[in-house]
Amino acid sequence: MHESRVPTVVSTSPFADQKPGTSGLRKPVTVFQQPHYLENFIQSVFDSLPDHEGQTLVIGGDGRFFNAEAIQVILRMACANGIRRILVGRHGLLSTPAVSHLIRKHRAYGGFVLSASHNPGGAHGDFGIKYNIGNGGPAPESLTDTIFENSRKISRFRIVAAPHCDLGRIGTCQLNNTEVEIIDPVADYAELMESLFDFKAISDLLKSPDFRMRFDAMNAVTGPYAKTILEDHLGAPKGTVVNAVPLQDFGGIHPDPNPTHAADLVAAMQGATALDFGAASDGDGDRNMILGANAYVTPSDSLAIIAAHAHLIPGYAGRLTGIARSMPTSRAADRVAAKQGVPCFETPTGWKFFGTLLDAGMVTFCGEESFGTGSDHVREKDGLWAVLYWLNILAKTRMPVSKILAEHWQTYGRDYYSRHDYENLDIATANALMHDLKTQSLNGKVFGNRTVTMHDDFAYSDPVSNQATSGQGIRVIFSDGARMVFRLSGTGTSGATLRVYLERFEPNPQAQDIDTQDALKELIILSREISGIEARTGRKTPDVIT
Ligand code: G16
Repeated sequence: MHESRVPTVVSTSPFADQKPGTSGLRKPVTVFQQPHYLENFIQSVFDSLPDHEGQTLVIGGDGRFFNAEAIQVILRMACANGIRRILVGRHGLLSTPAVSHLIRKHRAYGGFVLSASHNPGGAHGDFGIKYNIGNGGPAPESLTDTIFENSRKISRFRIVAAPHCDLGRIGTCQLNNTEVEIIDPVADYAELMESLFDFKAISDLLKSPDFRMRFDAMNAVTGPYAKTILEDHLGAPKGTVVNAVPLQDFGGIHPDPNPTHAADLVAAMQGATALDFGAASDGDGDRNMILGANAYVTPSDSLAIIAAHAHLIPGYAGRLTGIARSMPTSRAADRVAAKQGVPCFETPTGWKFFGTLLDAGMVTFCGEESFGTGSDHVREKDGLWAVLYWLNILAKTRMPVSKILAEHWQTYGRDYYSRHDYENLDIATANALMHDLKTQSLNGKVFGNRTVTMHDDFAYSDPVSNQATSGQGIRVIFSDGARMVFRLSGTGTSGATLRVYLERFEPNPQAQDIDTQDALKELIILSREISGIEARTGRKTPDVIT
């Protein structure tokens, strides 16, 4: 037990760049290491939270460089700001969905997730902080706006001087009146998963000699979760989970579960010796990628297939109330919702926009094209949850992933879908491109055999809170339902990233087996023409295609 210390009030001056983006504040580590940078942001959060004194918080992160150091600062600041109890994952580790679950389970006031998600880590990588509210989900825009306002006028922060808590030892550490509990990061989450899925059926599948799978934790936080659940609890062969130890720099890789950054896994899923099932997760464990033997499941299709199979999954059978997807996500889920007679909501990009719908019981499943799927079990997207859900589908149907996909498309039609990213663009050039895309007149224009039927900048009014949000992406929709969407990313930390989302619907089962880039060829060419990407940026091809 540490001796009591008196809170100190430290004078500071504002930083101009502490506006949270799509998912919290993300910056290079070197920015966070500036004196007072972290403290200013954390104090701005406390200054934005009414009645936080005497409350409980949850704190954890993805283990990246600066994680443990930042946690020690936040603990001392939480203590100085009157927080009574803090739950911290051992070694400072907690996946984003695990934080969400712990907040809900312990009825905590909120929590801090320390992560820059899929962005690279290490001393020269990125760091990030997200604040989650009492429902377990990301702070809504009204709160992040207040945090930003406070960060612009901050003049002091509160902190206690105290020795470090030992984050490596399960137990408690007392900071003045604040009790810090170091907990097993995996146990509660594993129990939640067991309550949702048919572990017996999944275990039988995983132990079957005909089934071979790999889960790539990408040297990030999901490693300990996947090892415990897949190997220890469900009996998958040792070695099923690879890159399972969270490293401060993720071993130098980009912990983003997509075909570009999880190329080794993708290779193992191809050819005659392909594994039956492959999956990967990102830095903080909220994203997922699902693969079968010679089959890639787009995140948009994954959401639709998850919803269509709810009747097979113990935690979801008979209780599908609705589905929500972010606007740039394909409309595959809408088709499932229509068939099941439930609503499908289209929200702006960012998991924070799903929170009100989930809280109101209006949706059961949510998903985004950016490798995010989840349900009302927590208020974040959940990578390992999606993997277990797919394993449960496979265990019940005993069909290969490719057949599940093919049957789904035969029933609902196929939404060919791809996202093209142009990274690290000059910010002024990217803004000008978006401005011109928005203001040019496209309605009624004919391109080949397609006519533009809608051209707008997506705006949203939350059906529960009525909060309005605008400027969420330029949509160009054609007479045949094909669509292209242009957005600037809100999660990058260097330059601007232009995302171009392309899709078209193919109802004919005979034409559902074309390579995606070929199927979208005309739209791809058109998207480059309309936006003038090459002329403006000199880029002929995207940096990442998903
Ligand atoms: C975050 C958000 C997601 C969003 C994604 C991409 O994911 O939580 O809702 O879809 O970023 O956002 P953008 O297109 O603005 O870069 P994560 O996994 O990075 O927290």
